[in-house]
Order: sequence, then C-alpha cells, then structure tokens
Amino acid sequence: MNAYIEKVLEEIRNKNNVEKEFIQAVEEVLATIEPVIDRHPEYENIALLERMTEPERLITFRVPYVNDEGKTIVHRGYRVQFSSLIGPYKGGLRFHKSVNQGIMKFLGFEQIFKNALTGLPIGGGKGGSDFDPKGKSDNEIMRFCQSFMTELQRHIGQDVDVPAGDIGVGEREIGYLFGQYKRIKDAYEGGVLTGKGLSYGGSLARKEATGFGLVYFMREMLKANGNQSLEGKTVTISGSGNVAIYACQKALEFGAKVVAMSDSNGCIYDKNGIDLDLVKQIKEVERGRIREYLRVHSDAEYFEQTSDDVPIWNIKTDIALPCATQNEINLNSAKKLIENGVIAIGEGANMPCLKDATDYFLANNVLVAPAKASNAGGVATSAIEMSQNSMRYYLTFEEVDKMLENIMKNIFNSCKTAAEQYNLGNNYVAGANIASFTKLAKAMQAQGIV
Ligand code: NDP
Ligand code: 2IT
Repeated sequence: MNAYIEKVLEEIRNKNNVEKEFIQAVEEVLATIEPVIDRHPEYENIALLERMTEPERLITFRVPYVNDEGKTIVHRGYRVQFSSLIGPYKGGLRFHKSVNQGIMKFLGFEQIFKNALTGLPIGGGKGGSDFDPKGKSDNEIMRFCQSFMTELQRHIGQDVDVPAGDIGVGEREIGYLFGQYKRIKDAYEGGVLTGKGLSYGGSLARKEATGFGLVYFMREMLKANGNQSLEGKTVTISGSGNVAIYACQKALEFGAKVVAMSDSNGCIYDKNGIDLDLVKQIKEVERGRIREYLRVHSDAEYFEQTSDDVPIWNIKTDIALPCATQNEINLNSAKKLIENGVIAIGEGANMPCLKDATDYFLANNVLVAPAKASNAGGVATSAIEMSQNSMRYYLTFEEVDKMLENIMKNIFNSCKTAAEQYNLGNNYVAGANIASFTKLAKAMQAQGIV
C-alpha cells in the first residue's frame, strides 16, 4: 500500500482505537483512493488526508428530560461538524441506543463524500443521541427533542449546519426540533432543518427521496451492465423504515417483485410479493413490529433475527437492498446471497456491508451500488428543500422527483467515469470514493491550510 496512506491509517487506528466503525469507514475510503494518492505525492506535505479525516469540530452535550413517570433521564447528544469545505455542514440526526462517538464520526465522514457526489453545495456532518425512541410516548419524544435542541441550537443555522433525519428521527421529531429552534431564536429560519412537514416548509418528495434515489441508481447500474432492468426481478429489502419503504415502492413501480422486508427483530417473507400498504400501516401509522404482517397475510413466513444471523440474507433473490443499518451484511451473508444467485446489491443504509463482504461481491461479479452514491438522493433532496426555503417557494412533487432522478443519473455517471479512468471496470465502490475525493481534494488545496 502507498506509504502515506499507511502512515495516516496507522495514526488513525492509534488515535481512535475504540471507534471501530470510524476506522472501518476511513480504511474503506483510503484503500480505494490509492491510485489517486499515488499520482499526487504533494498531498502528504499539506497533510491533506490527515485534515480530511479529522472533524473540524466535535460537540457532545448533556440531554436531560423528564419521562411520563416523572423521572429524569439523561442522555448524551452529539454533533460532528466534519467538513465545511464545499458548503454548510449537512447530515442527519440518529436517535438509537447504539449511538456513540465512533458511529457519529463514521456517519459524518461518509457524509462528506456522499454530499460531494450530489454536486450540490453541502458539507458533511452528523449528529444524534443514544436515546431510544422505541415505546416512548409522543410527549416523551417531544420533551426529549426540545431538550436536545435547547443545546444544539447554538451550534447550527441555515448557513452553518443543517441537520435532518436518520434512524429514529423522522417527520415527527423534526417538527418538535424545529418548533424548539424557532422558539429560542425568535426567527423563522426555515432552512435550518430538512425533512420538515409539508405544512411548514418541507419539500414534496423528501420523504420518498432516499428510497426512490436508491432504485434510480440501481436502474442506471443495471442498464449500464448488460442492459438489464428491474422488471421481473426478485428483490429483498432489509429494514422497514423510511428508506426501505420508499425503495420498495419504487422497485414495485419498476416491475420488480419484493418478497422480504425486516426490522431489528426479524424478517417477513411473502412469496406472493410484499403488501406495501400493510407495511406502511404497521410501520408509519401504528409504529408496530414487522411480524404483525402475518396478522393479515397468515401464509407469509417470519424469521427471527439473532445476534449471528440476519435471516433476510438467506432468502433467494436477484437484488438485495440493505436499508436498515451499518454492518448488516457480513461475509457469511454475502456468500449465502451469492449461492442464491444475487446479481446486484444496492446500499440504502450507510455502510451496510462489511469490507470483506463488499470485496467478495466484487470478486464474484456481483454489482455493488455503494451507499455514498446510491443513498445520496435523500441528502440531495434535503439540499433542494433548503433552496426552496431560501426562495420562499415550493416546487411540485414531479419537479423535485425529476431533479432527484437527474441527480442520481449524474452520480452514477460520476462513479462510472471515475472507475473507468482508473481501469477499475465496474467497481463503483472505488469509483464513488475516487470521484468525491478528487473534488474534495481540489477544494481543500484551493482553500489553503485550514
Ligand atoms: P428508520 O428509523 O426509518 O428505519 C430504520 C429501519 O432499520 C427500521 O426498520 C429498523 O428496525 C431497522 N434497523 C435499525 N437498526 C437496526 C439494527 N441494528 N439491526 C437491524 N435492523 C435495524 O431509518 P431510515 O430508514 O431513515 O434509515 C435506514 C438507513 O438508511 C440508515 O443506515 C441510515 O443512516 C440510512 N440513510 C437514511 C437516509 C434518510 O434520508 N432517512 C438517507 C441516507 C441513508 P427497528 O424498528 O426494529 O429498529
Ligand atoms: O445519511 C443520510 O444521508 C441522511 N440521513 C440524510 C441527511 C440529510 O441531511 O438529509
């Protein structure tokens, strides 16, 4: 490996040794940009990689709230303002019990490259809390969000840092966060958060954007490889949250047959094809568990998830769309998917495949749509929401969807072109990293040592 990359990786492993997801994300990027670093020995002297892998700012804060029993609970809040090279920090907020500094930094780091690929002026950031929203009342969620924003508000702004949703943060949470921001600032700063409700500044098609975008990317990737399409293909989708649901909707629209979806407890397999309206009812309206699907479709099957088996990846499929969380496809699952004839993986979640799983897919000629590129439709549409807020104007659903579709086509073409330039064939994982890194490196050189 390139000596400069090796030196930087060594330092990162030493400095951040408990942050395993962060190290994993950095290793994945640096390993694939090696041919670029080889061509640019001048980067070492200006510590370009060291600067790109160190957050500009990392904020942690106390988030106390009172639960419905009257007891005070304290959580930890985070905001990682990773890079403002090409625009205000931009990225979601995750509320999940697993959240820690390493997960925040990995997500913030990924976001820099993803946002650069969109072609829009947005830097990279991420935030969240180890608060677990499951089973909490609306009032508890509201009080938690208000407490979280009481601290976060001093660090964000529509030209500074613009949070949005992620796992455990959807339209309801963004509403409570926005209300509290406005109350403290005493000004209507619409573009300070994205993923807002449609009645107070949200964008049409933002809710659908990540899932739709993923499937638009998949369509381009299939087309570029043997003129294939989604029509008639079997698809499995992990998760049943925002990304999974709208990926399912667009895949169905393109003629695919979706046979399985999941949550963290297990997966449902419906050989007749998933009834998406029912999944929406269970997940979006009732906030229930995916196994309740069998209440209506008693002929569907349910497989429990265990700590060492994610059963959805044992199901035969042509296309797998991991849309739940990081590291949900390990090498064993990758082998199982390949044994069952998978032709393409579309990453809706951030870093859903372990590196050895990705390498195994690529070595076995399975197409991989890398998360930084294939799930960028969400944040791209967030940037379109920010533009609408600045213009004090709304675009129609069709207008936003068309812009999203074009952005996904452009992102696919950037990945393809970069992979071809470096003789990497259809390795879009490397293509995505090279395309975004090249752009960021230029911006970093242009802005001097900061
Ligand atoms: P949601 O909270 O809406 O849904 C998350 C889904 O994934 C749920 O079904 C959840 O199941 C499941 N899940 C979460 N954690 C785990 C876990 N540890 N093991 C198994 N299943 C799990 O989140 P989103 O749909 O918004 O996000 C999903 C993924 O997509 C994340 O990786 C996120 O970072 C990424 N992403 C999201 C974007 C967005 O616009 N929302 C944009 C780009 C990427 P359960 O209910 O049981 O927890
Ligand atoms: O991972 C992601 O890109 C998101 N959660 C969406 C971020 C955003 O700002 O819309």
